[in-house]
Amino acid sequence: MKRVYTCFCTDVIHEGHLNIIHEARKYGEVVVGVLSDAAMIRFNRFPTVSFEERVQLVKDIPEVSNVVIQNDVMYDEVVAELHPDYVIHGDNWLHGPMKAIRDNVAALLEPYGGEIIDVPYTYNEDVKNTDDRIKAKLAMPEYRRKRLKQLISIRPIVKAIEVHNGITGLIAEKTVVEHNGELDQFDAMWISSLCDSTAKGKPDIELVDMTSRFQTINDVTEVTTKPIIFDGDTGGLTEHFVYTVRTLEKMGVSAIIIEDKTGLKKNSLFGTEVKQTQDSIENFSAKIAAGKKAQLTDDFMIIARIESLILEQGMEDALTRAHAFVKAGADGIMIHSRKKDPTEILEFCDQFRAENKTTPIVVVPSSFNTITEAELAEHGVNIVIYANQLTRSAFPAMKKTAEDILKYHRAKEVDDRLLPIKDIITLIDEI
Ligand code: SPV
Ligand code: MG
Repeated sequence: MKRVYTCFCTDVIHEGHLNIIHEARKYGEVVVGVLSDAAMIRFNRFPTVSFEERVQLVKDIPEVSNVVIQNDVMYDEVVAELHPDYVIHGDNWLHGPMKAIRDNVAALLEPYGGEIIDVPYTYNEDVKNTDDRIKAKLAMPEYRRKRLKQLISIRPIVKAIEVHNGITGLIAEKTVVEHNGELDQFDAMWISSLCDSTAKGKPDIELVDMTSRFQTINDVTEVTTKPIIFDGDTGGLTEHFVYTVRTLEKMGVSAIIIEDKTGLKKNSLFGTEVKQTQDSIENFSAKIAAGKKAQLTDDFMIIARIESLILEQGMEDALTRAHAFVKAGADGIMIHSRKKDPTEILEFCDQFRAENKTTPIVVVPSSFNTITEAELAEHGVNIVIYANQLTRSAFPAMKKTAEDILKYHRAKEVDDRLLPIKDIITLIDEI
């Protein structure tokens, strides 16, 4: 009896999966791998049912002989163990980032004469509805809100990218890349005060009010499923902050980051070039404690951002504040720096971790951008935020297009760099 292997990365068994199993059975005994949570999250959506339930779904299919765990998106481990005569998959892996998986399988089967079977991918009304329903469920506040904590416990480092409207939300949601044989995507979204303000042509000084910031969140949540980290600036008055916490929780936001500054807030990347005042440990701790008291769910996180390095107050001050803010109830610490060299950030992380092994650390490597995610993770960082790169890349592109249309008195010269009309209309999902 020949052995046929396929891997499932799904929460629901639909016609498409049954068709694959049915085809597979024609070639021999069918072994199905169920992709682990960690591997699934890496390139697909977050599971809506547990790993054990996903295994059970597959076990319940009568034509399946055996179910195994597949711990990696790539097939090296399972092929070495099972030596399948055939690997069968929907032909959707012939194109796009998933082609890297097919290439991996082809290279593994080739030495011993194993074969790939590509079956036509089933995409009918039923499959589309199933897909829509899972996405809609993932987007619900009660599911989305807790996902940041879940990701922190599963991912070596959680990667968030800045979004400030529906379209940037879609980029964060849908971008999956293959590079050096690995697939990757962003885990979460950052609603930056800088970029939210910039998109409205306003300075980043807490001028754009909370009602408007909430509308941005609403625009993003309408079209995405990934968890949201909200840049709450200073958090405002403690009396106002408690309301903000409740509203964000209700909207399904996972975390707010507030910075220990007071008075007229300016963007941290100005550093000491402008007047900025750091809040006292006592006041800021009271704000955190009030927010924690107002919070209704266990899912939501209040993360304290420390500006001591930005304001050149020294490492000791940063560490003292970090421990004090954790004591006040902070669920995470963001440490910021505007130095190009990441040394002070790493020193902070090492010293903080020497005393505190668990509280998540967040960093925003806009200035110290040579450091890799793996290096940050080695120093105990849990969340990395790419805080403004989408806005900064879009702006020069739009400016150049505007200049060139003015220069040539027509749009033909800019056409080569534009997203084709067909792509822009298919970018937006229809229900
Ligand atoms: C933001 O993105 O608005 C931030 C990060 O607060 S920074 O601009 O680096 O201060
Ligand atoms: Mg900000």
